[in-house]
Amino acid sequence: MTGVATHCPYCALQCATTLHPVAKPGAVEVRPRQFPTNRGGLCRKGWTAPDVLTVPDRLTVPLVRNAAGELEETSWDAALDFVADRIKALQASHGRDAIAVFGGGGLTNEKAYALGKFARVALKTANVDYNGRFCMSSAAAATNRAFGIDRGLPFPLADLGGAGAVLLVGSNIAETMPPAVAHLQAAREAGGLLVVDPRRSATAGLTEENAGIHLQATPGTDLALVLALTHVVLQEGLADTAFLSERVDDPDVLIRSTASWWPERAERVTGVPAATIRQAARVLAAAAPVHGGAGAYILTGRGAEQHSKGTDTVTACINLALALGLPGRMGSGYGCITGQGNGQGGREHGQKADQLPGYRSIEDPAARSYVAQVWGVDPDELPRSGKSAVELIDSLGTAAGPKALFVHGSNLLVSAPNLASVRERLAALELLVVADVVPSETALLADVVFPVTQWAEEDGTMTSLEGRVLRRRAAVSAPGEVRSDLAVFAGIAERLGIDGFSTDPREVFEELRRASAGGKADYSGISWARLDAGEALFWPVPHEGHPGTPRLFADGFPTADGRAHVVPVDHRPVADDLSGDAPIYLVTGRLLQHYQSGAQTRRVPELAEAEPEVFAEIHPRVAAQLGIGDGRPVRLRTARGSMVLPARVTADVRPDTVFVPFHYGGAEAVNELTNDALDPVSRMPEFKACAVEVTAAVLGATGVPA
Ligand SMILES: Nc1nc2c(c(=O)[nH]1)N[C@H]1C(S)=C(S)[C@@H](COP(=O)(O)OP(=O)(O)OC[C@H]3O[C@@H](n4cnc5c(=O)[nH]c(N)nc54)[C@H](O)[C@@H]3O)O[C@H]1N2
Ligand SMILES: Nc1nc2c(c(=O)[nH]1)N[C@H]1C(S)=C(S)[C@@H](COP(=O)(O)OP(=O)(O)OC[C@H]3O[C@@H](n4cnc5c(=O)[nH]c(N)nc54)[C@H](O)[C@@H]3O)O[C@H]1N2
Ligand code: SF4
Ligand SMILES: [Mo]
Repeated sequence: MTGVATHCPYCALQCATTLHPVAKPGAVEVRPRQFPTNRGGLCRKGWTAPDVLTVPDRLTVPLVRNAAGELEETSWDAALDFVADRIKALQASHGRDAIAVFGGGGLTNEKAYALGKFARVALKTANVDYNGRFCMSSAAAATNRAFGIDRGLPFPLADLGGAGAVLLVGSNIAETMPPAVAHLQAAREAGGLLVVDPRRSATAGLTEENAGIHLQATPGTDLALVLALTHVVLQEGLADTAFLSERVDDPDVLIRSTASWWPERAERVTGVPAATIRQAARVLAAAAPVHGGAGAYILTGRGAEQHSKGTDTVTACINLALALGLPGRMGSGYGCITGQGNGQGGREHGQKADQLPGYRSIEDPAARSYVAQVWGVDPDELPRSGKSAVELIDSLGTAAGPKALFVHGSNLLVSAPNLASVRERLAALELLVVADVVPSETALLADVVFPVTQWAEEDGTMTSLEGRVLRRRAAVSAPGEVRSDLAVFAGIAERLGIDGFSTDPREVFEELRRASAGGKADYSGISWARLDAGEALFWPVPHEGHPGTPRLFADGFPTADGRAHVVPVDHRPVADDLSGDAPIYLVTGRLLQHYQSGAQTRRVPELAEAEPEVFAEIHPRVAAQLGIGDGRPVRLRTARGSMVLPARVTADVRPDTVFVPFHYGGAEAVNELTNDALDPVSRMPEFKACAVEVTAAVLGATGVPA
């Protein structure tokens, strides 16, 4: 029994699996498969992913809200007719931009490409963006301006295997990509694992063996910390001066922008002792190639990026990497750990407000005319840049804003910041259309729900955190009336009198190849046949005979002058900073057992039992001051909302910090409290830090857990 070779549905590590059909219709059994990223491992979510295929409340039939306000079963034709008629009417009275589309980084490349084309060609709207804006957009903005390109890891993950030091800034991979921890082994053994996190996360805990270093910084202060690390490298003569003069545009900017960040000053901002900052800088530098070390990596996760200064924080990390001469060197580098299953591919082919396929800019005249020709439309007909995710949500149902929204692959009502505002905006819409596999919190609010295929039921491609394109393969047929998202795009387009939308993913991929040809993320040399033959293809792959590009930057950076660009950055406080009323930082993030909004994993019995409800990690000193014990209810209140939830008393968090996972819906959703202040460059909202008031609560008070 060979099984069907595919990859896990969840995160960007894209662990390789084989699926084996079992007696129950639509169900499969999963087994891990040898692959460089997961080396035969799977996390608990991967092992239990098949449960989502057959959850009891799986969406299997299209639903339309009836006169009584209830979602009622209907046919695909009736649902598509209804939606198309509403779109025509809304566009006739309010113009083309009256319709908005919101995509997701979990969609296959084929679905993501078709979604972007659907928005621009069928709906002709500028209003399209996606949940990747909430994810790696700050790292994308920073790498684009420094290196001229954004590929999360510009090298294969397995390259980390030989490194002497790895600095993880705001990443908890021991919980968010457990099999990837294997790649840290050499650095751990060398005492070179350095983790910046306000919590002693599972990953930070790994530093306690072999003298790694946990830099337990105050939330929102990574920028100051990294400026100080760079200061030490430059002041102590640890920089790679040859690299700086040959491959960097302006080393003086690097020196000037970090000159005033001596470690004692950074200690006052970050709470990390100056001696620890010096020691961390020396450990990292010792592993750099210029000092004959085994190699050093700097990797960022959402803890560094999901801030109103996320782009600048990543820029500071890149500047540190440049000072040490890491980017473009074999066995060293800077990378962003992309999160969603197709978070990488999802940002390359046109779901983003300002992008066309192949990672092209929608404002670039040459890109417009090239893609317009592939799509068979007039370049002047293509919309311009639209609004970013939070700005798009903020505009829904307003006088000048969109009146209808399509959501494909996101559960906004749990995962977007400042949910009171999101709820208000969604309620102001005249039409909400949600395509999903389960009745997510957002789907339950929709006027029309389309039941769509998920991973094990579909063919397509995904692009992993390494920029490697992988085949997703169908192992079972989908239940009931379930169809691909591609059928929604084609069905609506057809009713609007637009052709050119295929429902065959292989045909869509062939078109994506043509549309991406000549772009930064060039897929034109990738075919399903090459992938099926087992070739490891990392983009760009500009023609069929090209072997792919596992390592970018070996011969230079794709900037105008071929050099990496130093952008000067400085520290600034979080947007909603501590005050007398709200003296503690609320930080949010992930648990091993749940994925994102939890729409999928809260439906898996094993995972739901392991982490059934939301909680707040609180330091014992704070708990004592409030007079509350472990498991007792606390109230968290921010400028945007309040919730009651059980305390998990633990010395793993800083005393000035409370941590809440964001995987839960309804009254358990921490995004009721989070801040939607945006990074000025990436438009990333500040999920990771805001001021919160913490008080003891009464059992059974509003909200959840009694
Ligand atoms: N189990 C699980 N795995 C996942 C996912 C999931 O939902 N669940 N989602 C996937 C996706 S889409 C993503 S984006 C990745 C995210 O992967 P990670 O980036 O590893 O995940 P997070 O838990 O969001 O954040 C990481 C850490 O940032 C810390 N942090 C909070 N504030 C700050 C700060 O100001 N500075 C620093 N340095 N650290 C801070 C948190 O304490 C947390 O431990 O995970 C992917 N894998
Ligand atoms: N407070 C706080 N909030 C956060 C974060 C945080 O760290 N803290 N992290 C942010 C990050 S990094 C991310 S990536 C977002 C993610 O948050 P969301 O955008 O909500 O992502 P998911 O929960 O993965 O939602 C995906 C939805 O699509 C459905 N789905 C799965 N496959 C398909 C498909 O092929 N087609 C369609 N149409 N639907 C499908 C799933 O069932 C699910 O309902 O959350 C962000 N929100
Ligand atoms: S680490 Fe990511 S890809 Fe691998 S099994 Fe877990 S969720 Fe799936
Ligand atoms: Mo993400």
